[in-house]
Amino acid sequence: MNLEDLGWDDHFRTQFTNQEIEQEILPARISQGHRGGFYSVLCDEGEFLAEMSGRMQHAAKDGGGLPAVGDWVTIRTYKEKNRAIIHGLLERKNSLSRKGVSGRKSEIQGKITEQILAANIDTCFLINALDNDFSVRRIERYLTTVYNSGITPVVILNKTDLVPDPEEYLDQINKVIFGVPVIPVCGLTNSGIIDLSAHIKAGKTIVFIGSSGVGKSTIINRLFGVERQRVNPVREYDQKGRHTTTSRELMLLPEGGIVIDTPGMREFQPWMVEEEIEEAFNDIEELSLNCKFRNCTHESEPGCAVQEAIRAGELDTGRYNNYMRMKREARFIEERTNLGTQQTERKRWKAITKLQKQIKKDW
Ligand SMILES: Nc1nc2c(ncn2[C@@H]2O[C@H](COP(=O)(O)OP(=O)(O)OP(=O)(O)O)[C@@H](O)[C@H]2O)c(=O)[nH]1
Ligand SMILES: [Mg+2]
Ligand SMILES: [Zn+2]
Repeated sequence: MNLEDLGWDDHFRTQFTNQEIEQEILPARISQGHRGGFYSVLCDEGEFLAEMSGRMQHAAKDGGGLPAVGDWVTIRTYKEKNRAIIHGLLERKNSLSRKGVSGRKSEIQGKITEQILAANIDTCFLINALDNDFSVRRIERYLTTVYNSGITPVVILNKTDLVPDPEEYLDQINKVIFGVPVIPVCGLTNSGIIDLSAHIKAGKTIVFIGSSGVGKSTIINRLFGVERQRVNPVREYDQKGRHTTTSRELMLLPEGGIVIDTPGMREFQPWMVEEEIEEAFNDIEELSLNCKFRNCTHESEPGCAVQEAIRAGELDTGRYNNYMRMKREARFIEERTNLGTQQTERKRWKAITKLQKQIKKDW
């Protein structure tokens, strides 16, 4: 396995020191997280089952954060056992996060956690199925989050065999999003898979996101040409998936390119700060400059330019509702965490950098 094929580049190379090379520390990429603090990692010596060093575990408890699938770490290998110890976490290029899965329970206790779905991503395939799953509004919400994470989105419309006219869906999407590639495919017949492959490149990482049952693992199997991932039929009565894929996994395609399969989510709740949403919906923000009141909430105030634009047919109601919903969610998250995404990220890196310096000193 070659490191460049795994996504290793200058961003990570510059963080890796000569001292580490002398100490026989190797860079490796997290391919899967397992129960009990174990990780599968890939490096130029192959695949290892790894655990964090005691120091790293300690730092993680202090807010340093855990490695996520897609992260680059530094390891020392114990080849005879195919085991490795993770000594450091390299700074991420980006990450795709959502509100913690334990959301409901922790919301009651007033605590929300950021869950990192995957790290160091180049492209996100947003997989949608042309059955009950299809929702332009959901695609729009996902896109906003993906863009704000600094990741290139590609919208995939799967199961084109289930509808008489897939073009109709393309039109619906093209009305609300601009400049994002939308690719219709069929996981059963392989139709469109070549167009999708055009977005896969050696050394670049693609994460597959979408509801359970939309066909993420099916498409990955097509790319491998073998049944690499388990798939299951959707429930007949409501076309909902059965949560077949249960953990995120990073895989190297035989023809080059890195894919991450993820378990289907009910809804991907974005982890964003309000300003990021304002940027994504800058048309609405611009309108609001003409509102009579500076602190207008654009709901029922007199002289609201946003409401005026809706009445005049200049602003789509769906887009407005989406904006309001995302802002509500962001405000909710911010109130509960008292920190924006950037601050959280900065705090985490501070803790990690501090720890890594300490480790190097101790050597
Ligand atoms: N009709 C039709 N069915 C498809 C297509 N692609 C996938 N399927 C079926 O959809 C079902 C679900 O596919 P999976 O690949 O398991 O879906 P998934 O997105 O990985 O689901 P989770 O792992 O639960 O998140 C399987 O029965 C597939 O055979 C398609 O293009 N057309
Ligand atoms: Mg799956
Ligand atoms: Zn207003």
